[in-house]
Amino acid sequence: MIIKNITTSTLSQRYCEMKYQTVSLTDIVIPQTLACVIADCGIISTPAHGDVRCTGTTYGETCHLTCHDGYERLSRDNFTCQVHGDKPTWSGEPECIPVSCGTPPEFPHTTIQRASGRTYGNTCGVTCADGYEGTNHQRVTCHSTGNWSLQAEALQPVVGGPDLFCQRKDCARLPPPAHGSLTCSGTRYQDSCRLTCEPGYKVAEESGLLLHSLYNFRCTANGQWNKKPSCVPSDYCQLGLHDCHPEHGVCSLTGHQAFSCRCRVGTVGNGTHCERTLCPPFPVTEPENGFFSCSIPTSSAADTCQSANSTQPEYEVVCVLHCNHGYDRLIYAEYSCRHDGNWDIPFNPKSPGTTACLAVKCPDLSSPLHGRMTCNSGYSFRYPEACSFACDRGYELTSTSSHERHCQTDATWSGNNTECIAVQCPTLYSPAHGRMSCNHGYSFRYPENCTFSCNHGYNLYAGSTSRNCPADRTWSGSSARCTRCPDGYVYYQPNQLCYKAFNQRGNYDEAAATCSSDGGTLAMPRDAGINRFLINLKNAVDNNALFWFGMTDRVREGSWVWADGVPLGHFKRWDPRQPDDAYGNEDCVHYFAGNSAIYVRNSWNDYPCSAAYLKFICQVAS
Ligand SMILES: [Ca+2]
Ligand SMILES: [Ca+2]
Repeated sequence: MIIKNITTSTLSQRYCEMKYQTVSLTDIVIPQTLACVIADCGIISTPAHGDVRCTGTTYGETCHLTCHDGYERLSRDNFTCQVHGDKPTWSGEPECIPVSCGTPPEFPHTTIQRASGRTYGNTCGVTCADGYEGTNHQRVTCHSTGNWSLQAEALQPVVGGPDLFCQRKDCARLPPPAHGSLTCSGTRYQDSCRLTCEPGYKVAEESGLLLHSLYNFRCTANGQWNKKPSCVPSDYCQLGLHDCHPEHGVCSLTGHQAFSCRCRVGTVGNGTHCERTLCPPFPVTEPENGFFSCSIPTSSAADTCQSANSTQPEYEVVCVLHCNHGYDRLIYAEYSCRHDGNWDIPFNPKSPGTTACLAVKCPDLSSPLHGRMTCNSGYSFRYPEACSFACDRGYELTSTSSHERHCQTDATWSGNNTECIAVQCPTLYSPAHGRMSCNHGYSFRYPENCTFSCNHGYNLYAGSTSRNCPADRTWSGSSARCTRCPDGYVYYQPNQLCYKAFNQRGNYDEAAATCSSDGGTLAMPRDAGINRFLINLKNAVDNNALFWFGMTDRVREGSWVWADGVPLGHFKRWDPRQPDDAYGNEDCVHYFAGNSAIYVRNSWNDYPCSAAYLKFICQVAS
């Protein structure tokens, strides 16, 4: 304690200035004496969950309050030591209270179990609402920051927390019951299913009690389906759970799970056993090219009424007119055994002027080009007409053509199209050193004509220049050959021989030897044409010389023969005074020269064979 300004006067007035307080010095120093000392508020109270820091405890000193985590000051946080009257007091009392988290958050489908309070440290239990079940957190805690948290330790705001905190209970998927089908919106709480039963079945409870045919049931809050309906038979007729005659019996419902049987029209019996009403044997005779087929339309069994007595016709048997293969049905008619046991006969196929079955028509045929067609049924081309084919002279059927074709039951022709093709002669070829030209594309088919020619410098020797392929496939003419005369020889077309006038001299035998060495003989002018040709030939060589040619009468005087031994014929060109066999020594023949006044120019003369100054003419084959 600090004692200041102790004076008598002040003491007497028992008054102290502000910030001081009166104390009795008697108690301290001087008995019966008052003194003024500085005011002191004492130590300020420390609140729970808080700390106070002070500058001092006397007048004017201050204290500051700090609350712990999770707590906050109630009113103020600064306090001052002050004097009221002459009592020194703190300006307030420090106090810390827990922070408030406010209303706990709401989770979907949950129920909050209220805690003792909404302030720091309080917790709330969280349970799922009816029909829901939780999978995770079970409580929320008010955290020191003033927020509710799912976990006390981890500061995680709950706003936007896990959506599936609670989810709907699962009733599990139901297998569809027998004879029914389920349509479900889902398997969880509040989901529902609809059971639909097959025709003939109805929805029933497990006890068998019938429910509405379209029954809805649902997943309840306790996680169980409220019903488990099943499908039970209701229509014994529809389900076949009856003993009516399988074919002719008619089942009728008379109540739930009750039925009766009767026989349908056209049959007789008690419903469990029924038989068809019978008709007399089928009375209609079959038409030409046709027959009747009888059966019960709904039955797979069929029998033919061609032998109508074999089976007793009965109600519902229907006989239908059919035509044989190859015939078209022009009239359709059904003949049925009526339920009263009589036949229904709409039409008599045997009535006059009626054609029930008409032969099918094949496509029209015609004669092939260069050929003829002959048909055996008047060219109607209807089944079973047959047509045969032949080709004109010079033509033949191709290898794929048919000689004969039949109109078949399916209105098509047997065999193949008929074509005539010209006959073919053997193949011809161009001659060596020559050419061939044919006017029908070198097919060598009738009536092809081929012509032949030789290359330049070659002559056609033997053979034909033109050949025809006739209807009998044998070429006219003969093969052509192209040949060439030896050097110096000239070709003479009419007899196809080569001739040469030699500009050298020799007797007849020497001349003949020269010709022989060329492969020929002395020339033989057997006709006027050859004779004229040889005269021109020799005169071109030497117009003034005599030329031997091949003719003698050596063997018998006066009997002239050509060099090849053939006797002289009618053709001869002797000089008018020849032959004279002058001096009995003229057995060979030559041409006079081309210019003379004393003999006929270029005429023939007999002459001594030994004369060696004559020139000569040879001939060789080309
Ligand atoms: Ca003679
Ligand atoms: Ca003579």
